[in-house]
Amino acid sequence: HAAEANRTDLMTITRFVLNEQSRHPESRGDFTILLSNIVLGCKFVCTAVNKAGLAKLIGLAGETNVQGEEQKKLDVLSNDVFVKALISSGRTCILVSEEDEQATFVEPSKRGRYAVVFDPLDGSSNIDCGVSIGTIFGIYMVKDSIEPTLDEVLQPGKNMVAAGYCMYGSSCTFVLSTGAGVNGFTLDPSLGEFILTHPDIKIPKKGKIYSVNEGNAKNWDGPTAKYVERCKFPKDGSSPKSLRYIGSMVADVHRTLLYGGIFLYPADKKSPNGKLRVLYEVFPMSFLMEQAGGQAFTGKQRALDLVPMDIHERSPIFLGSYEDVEEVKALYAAED
Ligand code: AHM
Ligand code: MG
Repeated sequence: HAAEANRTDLMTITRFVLNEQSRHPESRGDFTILLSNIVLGCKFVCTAVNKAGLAKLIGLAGETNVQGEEQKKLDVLSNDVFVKALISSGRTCILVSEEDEQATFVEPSKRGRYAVVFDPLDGSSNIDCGVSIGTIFGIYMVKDSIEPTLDEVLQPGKNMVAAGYCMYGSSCTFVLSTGAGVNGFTLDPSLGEFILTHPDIKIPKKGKIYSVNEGNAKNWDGPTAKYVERCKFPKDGSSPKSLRYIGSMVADVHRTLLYGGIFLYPADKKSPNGKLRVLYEVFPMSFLMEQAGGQAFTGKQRALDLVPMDIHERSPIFLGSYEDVEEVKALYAAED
């Protein structure tokens, strides 16, 4: 494997974004700097997640470890990591994190042109059993970086300039769209670099997998119940779909993106707006799905058209392969 060991002609994520930037001569490199800080945050969190099982040796979260330092819970630590990485980029002016009730307005001397919405560690209930978790983010360019207001982030998802996620799974995978397709990168731990491994991801037009928490079925509305029934008992003589549900959005969406099919977190009687958050869960994943040739629908409209009124607002979501989401849309249209 001598040849492989010497491979330095790889497309790293930095090289990739610099290449994209050179296609926009007006670009000042701000986005590249912002993104490299996000990537740094992901590498940091990846290392922390990989060591989560060893945490017992050095002290449990909330307790003091042998060095006398307080151990932070991984989701709190991840939030700190991204907030610091984003502010120190000097390219952000508003941050919205799932972990913080209020938006953060960056101090004037460190302000830049971007607003970043993110879930620093999604699926954190899965940490203790070693299941894949991830970071999700979306990026808006603001109109006014001198006196920014919350309106800059209460924007429909279609106004995002970029979105992506990092999955801390059997390998660490970074998936990104800057509005010109979707590309996937895998962390090479020996280099500490994300390498382009999944160029120009396109989701299959139709898939064989559905992904939903079926334990909520008794509270579903008619179209959702009907759709899932059809996945199991197709009317056109085709084979039933397989069910895969991890309960970690990044992992469930990542599989949907690569293998095709549909991921849904619908409304139910108990949660009329579903569970997932518009700004930093629904929008970034919907952006990626559309960029990969799929669709994302809320049960009422195209997900990316939604105008959020609150930074932590929730919405039902159906996303994935174009034809599978089309079927859901038809069932909701037939209802009214
Ligand atoms: P979290 O932000 O509290 O981690 O919750 C979000 C997670 C998603 O990753 C996942 O899709 C969903 O919750 C699973 O919810 P449920 O356990 O209700 O199926
Ligand atoms: Mg979350």
